[in-house]
Amino acid sequence: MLRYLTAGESHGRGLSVIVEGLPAGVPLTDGDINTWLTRRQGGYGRGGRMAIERDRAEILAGVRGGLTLGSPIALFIANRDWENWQEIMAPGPEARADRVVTRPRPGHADLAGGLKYHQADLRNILERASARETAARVAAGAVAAVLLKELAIELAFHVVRIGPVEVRDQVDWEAACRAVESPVYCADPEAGRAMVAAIEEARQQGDTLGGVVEVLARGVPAGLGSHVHWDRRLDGRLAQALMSIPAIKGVEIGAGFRVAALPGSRAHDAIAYRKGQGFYHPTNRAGGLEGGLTNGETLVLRAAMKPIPTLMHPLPSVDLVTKQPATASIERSDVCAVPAAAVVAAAAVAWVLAGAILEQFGGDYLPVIQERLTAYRQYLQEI
Ligand code: EPS
Repeated sequence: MLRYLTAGESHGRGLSVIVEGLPAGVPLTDGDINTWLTRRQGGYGRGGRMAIERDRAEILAGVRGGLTLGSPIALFIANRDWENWQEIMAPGPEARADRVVTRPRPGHADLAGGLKYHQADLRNILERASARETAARVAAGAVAAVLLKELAIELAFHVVRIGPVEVRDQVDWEAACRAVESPVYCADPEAGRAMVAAIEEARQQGDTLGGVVEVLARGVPAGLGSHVHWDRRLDGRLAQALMSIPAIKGVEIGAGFRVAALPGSRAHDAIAYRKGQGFYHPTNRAGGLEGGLTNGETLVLRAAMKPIPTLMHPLPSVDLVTKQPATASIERSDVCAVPAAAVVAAAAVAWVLAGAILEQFGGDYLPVIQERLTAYRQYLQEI
């Protein structure tokens, strides 16, 4: 079983990740992970924190001589901002009660978290609720993506909407791969420029913007996941992983919500067969998933992100101590983190796919898994 745990507060010493269940023999360097971390930090619309951080994963365990050992992989991403917070965030009783937060931000975990955990200082909630934690998730996803690449499964991600600006046409694989060159990871240069302008306008107004990201995965063989039980359905597992990303309020697979408006005759993908290739679908409204299983087509997954709830012109709230109306607290934040969310979403998809692959073709040594998957792919082609 592939699993990971993360620990770390936004302004604590750093983020820790333990990945367990990866086979031995996977070529892994910190560079593989750092490419992903740098992309997560990028994207137009990020705030002051990203100018401080240079996210780098240190491999503490589980890798020797550039190859995984099959033992747990321990990673650490230092918070450079810790230097400015160590007196406040110290684990010992000497921690200074400074920068106390008592005015919960609507849309954040502040209020519900404070009530649940009996915290009068909402910093004790926001430190872990912060999307800073996604750096750790991306590190775990990057490890999964390395395994997938060894199994000829590739990922691409791009931004399809920021605020009012939308990319209407379905973006093809090559364009999605090039999207990282755009300041907002958008595959359409014109829409990308309009997105930058929309973020700038929001910044000037002290506002924030959400959007929609898309992740594509190709090379995924038909038959990953299963129709036999609810918790084995891969569409459900992917949706959970995407929905658990902070600020995500909706997940779509393929034509998603749009398919609800179509008659059945135009909603599904016909089945075709070509000798030497096997079964395939000339269209892909299903987004590569039918009945909880992959169907051999490219996976197409979307996630909708709400605008970041920390507003420079804050919304009405109530002070936790006085119970009097007050405006929500202001924390330094981003104007738009949708491009970063695209990277996090790709990492989440990589993680779920790697887990499903290992369940089905698993072994303790990469070449054994490669052999099993090659044999299965051959069966799909020759049937
Ligand atoms: C983030 C770091 C945080 C925020 C952001 C994500 O840094 P700071 O709070 O020090 O500015 O910029 O957090 C949120 C969006 C949030 O909702 O808390 C990061 O590394 O991605």
